[in-house]
Amino acid sequence: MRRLLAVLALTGLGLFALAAPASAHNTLISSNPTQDASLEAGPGTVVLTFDLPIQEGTGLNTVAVTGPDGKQWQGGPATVDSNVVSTPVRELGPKGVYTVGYRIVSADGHPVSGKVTFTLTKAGNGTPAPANADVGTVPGTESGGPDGGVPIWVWLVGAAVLLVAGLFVALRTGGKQPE
Ligand SMILES: [Cu+2]
Repeated sequence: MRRLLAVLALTGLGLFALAAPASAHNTLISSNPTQDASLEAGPGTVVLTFDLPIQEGTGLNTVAVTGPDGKQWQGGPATVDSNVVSTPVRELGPKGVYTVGYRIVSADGHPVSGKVTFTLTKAGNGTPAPANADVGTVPGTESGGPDGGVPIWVWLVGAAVLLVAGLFVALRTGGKQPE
C-alpha cells in the first residue's frame, strides 16, 4: 500500500511538472482604456498590462485599433516594456465601438491573442491610418483556441509514460521481482 501511494505521489508530481508550463501563458491583467470604457476623446495610447514579461522582437507583438468604420486607428507599431505593451493611437474619428486587438508572445513562447473594446461617445476629427501604413499586421483574424499551446494528447501520453515508469520503479524496488 505504501508503495502504491509512492507511485501515485510520483505520478502526481510528474503531472504537476508537465502541467506547470501550460499554465504559464501571459494573461492580460489590465488595460487602458479598460474593457467597455466610454470615452469622450481618444486615449492617445493603448496600454495593455500582462502578468508576465512579453517576448521582445520585431513583428512579434502587434496591437491594432479597429474603428466602427472598420478602419485602423493605431498610430504606429507596438512597443514592449517587460510585461507592458503599448501602441500610439491616432486622434479618433467616428463615434462608436473601437476594438483593440492584440497578439503577443508569452514569456513561455506561446502566442496569446485577445481584444479589448471601448466606446467613443463623441466623434473626433481624426483620420484613420493609411491602408499601407506600417502599423504591424492586424491581429484577431486567426481563430485558434484561447490556448494555442500543446494539444491535450501530449499531456495524456506524458501521464501514461510517468505511470508506467512509476510502476516499474515500484516493482524494481519492491524486492518481489520475478526470476
Ligand atoms: Cu504557454
